Amino acid sequence: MDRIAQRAPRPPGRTVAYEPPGTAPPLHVRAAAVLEAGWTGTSTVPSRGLYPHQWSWDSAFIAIGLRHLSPLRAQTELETLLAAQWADGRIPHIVFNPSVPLDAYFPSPDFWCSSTAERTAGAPRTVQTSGIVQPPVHALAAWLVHLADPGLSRARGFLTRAYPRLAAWHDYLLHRRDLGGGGLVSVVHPWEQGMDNSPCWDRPLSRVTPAPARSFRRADLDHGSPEDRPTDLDYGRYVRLAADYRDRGYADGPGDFAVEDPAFNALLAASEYALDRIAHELGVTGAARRDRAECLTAALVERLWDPAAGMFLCRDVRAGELIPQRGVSGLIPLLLPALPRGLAATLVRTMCGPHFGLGGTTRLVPSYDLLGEAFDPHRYWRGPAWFNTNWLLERGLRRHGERGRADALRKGMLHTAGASGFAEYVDPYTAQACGVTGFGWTAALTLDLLHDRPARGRNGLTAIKGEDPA
Ligand code: 9WN
Repeated sequence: MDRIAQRAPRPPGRTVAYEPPGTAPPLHVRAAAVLEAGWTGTSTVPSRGLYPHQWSWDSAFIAIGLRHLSPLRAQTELETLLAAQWADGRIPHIVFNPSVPLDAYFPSPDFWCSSTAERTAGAPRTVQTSGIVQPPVHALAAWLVHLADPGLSRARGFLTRAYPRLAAWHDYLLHRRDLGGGGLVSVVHPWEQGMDNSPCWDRPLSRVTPAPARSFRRADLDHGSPEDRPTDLDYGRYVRLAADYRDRGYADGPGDFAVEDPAFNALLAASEYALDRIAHELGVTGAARRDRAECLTAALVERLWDPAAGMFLCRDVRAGELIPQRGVSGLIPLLLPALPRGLAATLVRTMCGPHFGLGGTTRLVPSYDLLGEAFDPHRYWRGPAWFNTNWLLERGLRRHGERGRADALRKGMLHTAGASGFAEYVDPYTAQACGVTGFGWTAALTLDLLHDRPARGRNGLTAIKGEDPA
């Protein structure tokens, strides 16, 4: 399942068949097998080899797919993550599995030393975690999981228990991470934003002195091809930033890296809409979550919209300027219902224009500008197409009435997911698999696309009512 993609050159425009046509089980059966293989009993690993623990935003995406197989497992997936929440409200980006050897993944629990932050930031005692965060997709996931089986959810008190934790998580981000003072959340490490090696980080990262290569051992290169993974220089910078944050006791405030990112903030806004739905379901009044979602949308437009680029850009908070790089992150606010109509139309044009090529040179939206100097079709977040970002864009297209484009993107994703063996990411031109195969969120989001879009696959399952939290 977790094998390294074949690197032999292939003719452009051709995909790699995962199993011989005609003999392979149906797509949903293969996707379910990936999730089954990654299930630990309480959560799902993104990949048994490369990522053998629980990751925060992976779990949210995985729960969104898992709900179609087992609403109980999907609830458990999120509950396991929420149980690792810190007292200050942060949800850590990794929850470590104590039965996995320390050298299986770097940075391991002994690097993060989360328990030493128990007094300062309220890290949990019972479980070891990292100290940074990942994008807040969780409330959106919790709402979608609830809808898959409201009876079970109510009987188990799923939302009743999740709501205060999700609200504290959002409050942490809005109150402790508004480092730019303009109503948007800043990430303090590229791993927090989740698109870790994007060229958008090159400029702010250049201010960070890398940790010496000999001071750590990269476990990722045991599983991934070096051409698909970040360079040692970038890794040294990631390590330095994380170590500095740890050495400050995970206190939020001035550090070398602080960036306002469009996708992170758009996902927070989308999750605020979901939290509003959850509050209504539970009869909680006065939560004003919808207002927060709308304020976040307005702040995104005010601080990150770049009319010349026709999309949102990242803001380097330390330098006080927008970062002139087009990453897929800058298209993700298309998810938001309160986005001014003209901006939504511009985003769609940018997505389908020469920089991202959707429907022309590409079938899936690449992670970075096809015309950018740093573009690399294989290297981790510097060009390849990922399934989670495309899933978000598919929803965004539907939300803004672009049904034809959304259907075509959905079809492209389903084809590519199956043909690539549920790859972690793919070359945006050839759909060649990169990173690992049998990747958790690729399989989970495939299941989701098979289930609730109008043009459904052969399994004939019906759409879930009230899917759209906005
Ligand atoms: C660091 C687990 C994670 C994803 C990230 C992706 C990658 C980790 C790594 O894998 O990051 O968090 O070791 O490279 O960039 O988005 O959550 O799948």
